[in-house]
Amino acid sequence: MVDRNLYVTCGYCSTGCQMTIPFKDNEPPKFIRATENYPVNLGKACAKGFQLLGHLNAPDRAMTPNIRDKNGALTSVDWDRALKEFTVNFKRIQNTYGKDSVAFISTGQIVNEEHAFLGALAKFGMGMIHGDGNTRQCMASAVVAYKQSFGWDAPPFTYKDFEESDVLIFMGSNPVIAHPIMWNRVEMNKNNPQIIVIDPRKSETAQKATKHLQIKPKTDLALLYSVANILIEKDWIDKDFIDKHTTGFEDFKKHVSNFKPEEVYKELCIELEDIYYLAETIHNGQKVSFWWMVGINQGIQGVRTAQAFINLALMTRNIGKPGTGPNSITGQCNAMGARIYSNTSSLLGGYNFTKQDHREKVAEILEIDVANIPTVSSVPYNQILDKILEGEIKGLWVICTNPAHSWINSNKIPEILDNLEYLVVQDMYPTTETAQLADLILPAAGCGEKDGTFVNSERRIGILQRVFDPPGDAKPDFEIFQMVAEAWGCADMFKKWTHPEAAFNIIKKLTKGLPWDITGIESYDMIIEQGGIQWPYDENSTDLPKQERRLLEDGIFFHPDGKAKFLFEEILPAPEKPDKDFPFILLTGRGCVGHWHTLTRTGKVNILNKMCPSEPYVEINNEDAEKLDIQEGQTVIVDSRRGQVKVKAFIGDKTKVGNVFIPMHFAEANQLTFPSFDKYSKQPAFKYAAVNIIPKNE
Ligand SMILES: Nc1nc2c(c(=O)[nH]1)N[C@H]1C(S)=C(S)[C@@H](COP(=O)(O)OP(=O)(O)OC[C@H]3O[C@@H](n4cnc5c(=O)[nH]c(N)nc54)[C@H](O)[C@@H]3O)O[C@H]1N2
Ligand SMILES: Nc1nc2c(c(=O)[nH]1)N[C@H]1C(S)=C(S)[C@@H](COP(=O)(O)OP(=O)(O)OC[C@H]3O[C@@H](n4cnc5c(=O)[nH]c(N)nc54)[C@H](O)[C@@H]3O)O[C@H]1N2
Ligand code: SF4
Ligand SMILES: [Mo]
Repeated sequence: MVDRNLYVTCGYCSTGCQMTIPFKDNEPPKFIRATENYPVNLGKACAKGFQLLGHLNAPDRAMTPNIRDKNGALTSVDWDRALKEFTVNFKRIQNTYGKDSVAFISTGQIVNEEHAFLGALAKFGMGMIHGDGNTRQCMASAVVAYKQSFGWDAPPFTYKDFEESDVLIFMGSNPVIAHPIMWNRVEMNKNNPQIIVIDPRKSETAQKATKHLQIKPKTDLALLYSVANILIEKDWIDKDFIDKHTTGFEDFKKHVSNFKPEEVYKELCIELEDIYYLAETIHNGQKVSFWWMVGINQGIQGVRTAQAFINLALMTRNIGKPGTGPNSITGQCNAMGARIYSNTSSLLGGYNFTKQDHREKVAEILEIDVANIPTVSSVPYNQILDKILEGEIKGLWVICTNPAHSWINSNKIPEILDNLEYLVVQDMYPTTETAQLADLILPAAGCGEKDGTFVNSERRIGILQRVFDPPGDAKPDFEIFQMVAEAWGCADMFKKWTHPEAAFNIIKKLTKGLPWDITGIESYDMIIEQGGIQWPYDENSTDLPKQERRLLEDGIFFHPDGKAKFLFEEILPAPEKPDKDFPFILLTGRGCVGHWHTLTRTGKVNILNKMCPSEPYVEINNEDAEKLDIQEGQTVIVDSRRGQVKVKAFIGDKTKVGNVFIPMHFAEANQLTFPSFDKYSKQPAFKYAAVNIIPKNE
């Protein structure tokens, strides 16, 4: 007999599957299940979900704080000492160089309550100005695209849309690997849908598509503009909707008239008919949904490419109805929560640092002095690193991310971080590439060892309950922030933040009256009972929340005029083109269901490791391999202007001739990536660099 169940929303991808952990006689659970009636995963999970707790007792868990001595060795210390080191060093830096000389870099993988606590503590309590997160690497282009087009960062869909469409278009998205349980919903679609995948690689998702458009990398914009041109010329657009609900269409029409399919297709390296096929399929579809992911977000024109997708949905009125939408899938388990609560670019809750009335509102809800709220927003991640190089930022607090592996052109990271006077890393493991560079390591609890909430890709707030106590002296980030506040001398500001649910009840008030209002959520219990709750759900709602809800059903957008904008621009050349020395285009991304990011967690779970290649590899096309006389499994050197790496060759037809792919799970990928960024979102363009392949004779 099970005495009680605990529920944990999966701490890996943004699908947000819920796992049930049954307890009997208070014995630790022997297995965990995917929650049967949870509307996200309907009793299913991928391998990572079933192994959610598998890495918690890995031998290299950080069990105590650690400080680095002058010789570079780590010494285990107690929390009192660690907190003293933390405050003495950061305060000294702030007193010497100014408050904004200490910054933080956070994540999309801690709970909302921790996001809000960290952001409020760092900026309102400790006086920092600059703080950003790894979500810059992941979601920033989608956020900016929605904000500019709709007036609010509002992914409109619900997972039911995967089942209801009759045409699904995936662009730069590989859900078979990256969001397996979302893909499961596609497989549940009973409409025999057309599934079109736009991807330069024959990805696992492309292999399952009804049509794969294997375009040249970063030619999406030209493809989408020429499709828009066809739709307009053939009058396959909804003029009534365009007139009533959008602005900028006439200019857009003029712009795309320059993208003649007959001229564009050669540049894309697909057939002319393929462009017409895409336009016709959109036209013939009754419910067309447009899904995009980091294959788009991570480009120098990520924002405009996302908007080109949004424009297609707008002009054909595939929006606000079941099975439709321009839908940005998110990445990490709580990237969506970070968008509301991280207090980085926008002020806590989604406000604007530069507006007095916004600052007053936040101050009132948090019961703090408005003078504590900075009047400017942070510079983005890349500029935080620039400021470290330039000597303006001297102290950095890194929470739940591993930039020494994951940041673009990572060979530079040790040099950059070396410029700091003090680096604190708060992680579950002292062994990460970034923790190895830290002066102080704070031992954090992980998913399964803490309480709180995440927001998944379809805007659903899901619950995390504490199944185990963290090992040794490790603490949930929430408790670490409480201790830091105490040590810093600003605990008064957070006296009502006694535990995560108390914090939730405070921070939900920040959303009142905004498009993501969640003031109707009464308690954690309500979230559990309702199977998670999608935003918005405000306090005036009289009914219980429906399990599947979408936005924009009334066609009213969030700009003051209620209309969506058509946004577009000229296509920019790639900042680093392949040439005779570096003739290949390097793509990077997810390689395997069982691998998560920098492998600090999944890399410690045997069963997940067994599912995936254990050594770094590069995918090379058969023809290229033949030309270079490279055999399967042979070690090759991948060379770039940033550095070179040795990896194994995986030969096949997944990449096109002239393209190669290295999964980002291996640190080698970012030792080659070219540091360039989207102009608007400052998201790194991880998916385009020029490299050479040199066979190595052993
Ligand atoms: N197993 C696993 N799942 C994960 C993660 C993980 O590490 N492991 N990470 C999570 C996170 S944080 C994220 S952000 C998501 C990412 O999820 P996805 O975006 O689906 O994953 P990626 O493999 O990075 O990129 C998707 C595809 O973009 C393609 N691509 C590259 N360049 C271009 C281009 O110019 N145009 C087009 N159209 N496509 C291009 C790549 O070939 C790749 O197949 O996955 C989440 N899920
Ligand atoms: N070349 C290339 N690079 C990429 C990408 C790409 O496609 N190509 N994708 C980018 C994207 S989309 C992303 S999201 C990033 C991801 O990059 P990172 O954020 O650097 O990757 P993770 O391995 O998830 O790092 C999370 C860290 O937090 C720790 N951790 C886990 N749970 C907790 C917790 O609850 N509390 C604390 N304090 N620590 C915890 C883990 O041990 C780990 O060290 O990589 C980016 N880098
Ligand atoms: S699909 Fe994502 S959320 Fe679901 S179990 Fe797998 S990793 Fe976890
Ligand atoms: Mo991501």
